[in-house]
Amino acid sequence: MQAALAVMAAHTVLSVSPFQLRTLLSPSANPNPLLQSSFHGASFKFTPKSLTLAATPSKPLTVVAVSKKAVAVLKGNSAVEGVVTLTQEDNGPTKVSVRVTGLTPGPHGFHLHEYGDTTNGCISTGAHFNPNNLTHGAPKDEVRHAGDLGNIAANADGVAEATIVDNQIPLSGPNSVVGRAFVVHELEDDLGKGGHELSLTTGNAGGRLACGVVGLTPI
Ligand SMILES: [Cu+2]
Ligand SMILES: [Zn+2]
Repeated sequence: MQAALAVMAAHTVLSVSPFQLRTLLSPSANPNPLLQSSFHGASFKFTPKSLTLAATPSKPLTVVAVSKKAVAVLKGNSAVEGVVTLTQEDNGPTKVSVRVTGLTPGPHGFHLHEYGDTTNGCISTGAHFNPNNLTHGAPKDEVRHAGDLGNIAANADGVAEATIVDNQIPLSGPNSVVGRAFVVHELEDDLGKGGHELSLTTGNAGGRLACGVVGLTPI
């Protein structure tokens, strides 16, 4: 332990003179009097700050570009189904490509929900992914759930295709959406502005038509 502390201290106090450093390296434990400091009265206290600094890696940073890709296959209890692919370069925005079929024409709420649990169908995917504990909103709002991706619009054939670019649904890190689930809804998401009692939690987007868990795929 003493040796380990001495090494940490040596990393911490890079600007001290060798003379000071010998003081730091516990002269009482050094049998060679020539290497001992004459400042026997001097003491050095490890403050929490110095220990934090000591823990900082001294290796040079290696920067490697990382591409991540994931997919979710949406299914439910109806004819609605779809595929969502997600790609992210380094820590940039996530690009989401959506294709859903079997919808009624018009807008449908489209969100990332908290859990990748479909044991009870899409209901068990929980609420909108909301790591910052905010209220429901539009994708461009400051105040929104991270999972609020707005609406996707189906054409007359019931097909909705969209490309969404968003900064709040990364594929790694503490707010990673891998293992969570996309849900496409029965109704239009009012983006928090409908004045309904559910507007600020779900956008009053109605039932869950189909859902799928996000899983990593080969690049
Ligand atoms: Cu939803
Ligand atoms: Zn929401």
